[in-house]
Amino acid sequence: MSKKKISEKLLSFEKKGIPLVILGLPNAGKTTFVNRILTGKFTSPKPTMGVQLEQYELFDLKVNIFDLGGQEVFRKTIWENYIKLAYGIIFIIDSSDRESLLEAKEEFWKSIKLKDNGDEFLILFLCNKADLENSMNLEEIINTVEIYNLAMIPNASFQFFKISMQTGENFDSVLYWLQNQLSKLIQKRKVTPESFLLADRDGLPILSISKKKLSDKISLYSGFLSAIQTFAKKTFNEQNIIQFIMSKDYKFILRSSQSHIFGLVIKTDESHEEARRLLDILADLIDKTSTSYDDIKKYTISVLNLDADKCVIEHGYINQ
Ligand SMILES: Nc1nc2c(ncn2[C@@H]2O[C@H](COP(=O)(O)OP(=O)(O)OP(=O)(O)O)[C@@H](O)[C@H]2O)c(=O)[nH]1
Ligand SMILES: [Mg+2]
Repeated sequence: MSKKKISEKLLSFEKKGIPLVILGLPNAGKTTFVNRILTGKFTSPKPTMGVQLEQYELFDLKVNIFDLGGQEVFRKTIWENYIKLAYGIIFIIDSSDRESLLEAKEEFWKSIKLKDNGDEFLILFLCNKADLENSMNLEEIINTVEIYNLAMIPNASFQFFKISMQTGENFDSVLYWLQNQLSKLIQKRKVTPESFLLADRDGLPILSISKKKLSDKISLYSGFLSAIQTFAKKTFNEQNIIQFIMSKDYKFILRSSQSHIFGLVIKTDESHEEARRLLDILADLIDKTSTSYDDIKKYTISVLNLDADKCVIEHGYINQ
């Protein structure tokens, strides 16, 4: 592959931003919010059918915004997957819709429970349509939804705002909060992998890149390898399966793709969601092109942010 092509490919992974999900009942103003971020204008969109992905640069951060349809059929089917993938939830309610407030409350807490898996995450609760005369005041909404209970979730950073997409009330404060919190979150979620291993679909190692020579760390190496082989058997030919395994000192993240098995070892206190995101990016890059060892090495070192001079690269069957 030419140098130019490689750099083009590398650019594509940089486009993958931090995933945020926008939730709320139908007509809350979710798509209007996203449109305002993208265009600065107030709009009147049609109901969202399923999911709409928008990429946006919030100051210097790349963000992937998943705008989900609020109808019950989508809440029951697609919400869960996106909630689990997201680093933060933006929950929007229509402050003028008193009748639906309890339903919104129920959906909100259901979503928080799905998200709360130990990793740090963000919650932004937006009481929209403050411009409407019959809109409820912030205190009433906060008390009914019992937002203060979020304080009991130690790994969540949260905030709430009264906003109007029509007048733009508090819109800048919301973006400022998001940008600030996302920068902090990315620092907290940073992973410095101990080891990366690429295997074929049978679980046989093709390449490993590690902080220390993997074959010198016998117990880590054999544990990692047997986890990959068991995973290869279990997933057979199924793609995009993810498995997380905890050991005493490490977390193993395994991912299958069309032609490879990817494995990453991180420390127990590091974010497995960030590790998963990195493996998703790598799988995308490596699977879509016929790649040489050299390309794979470049992609991996770059995506995992490894120090090329300090890591040990071993090819093929690694001798114990
Ligand atoms: N008055 C007023 N209307 C708003 C505001 N925000 C959104 N709307 C209107 O509310 C309606 C619904 O907005 P959407 O953004 O489509 O709602 P949604 O939450 O994306 O709805 P679904 O996609 O069906 O889940 C549109 O007509 C918007 O123009 C606001 O702050 N004030
Ligand atoms: Mg919508």
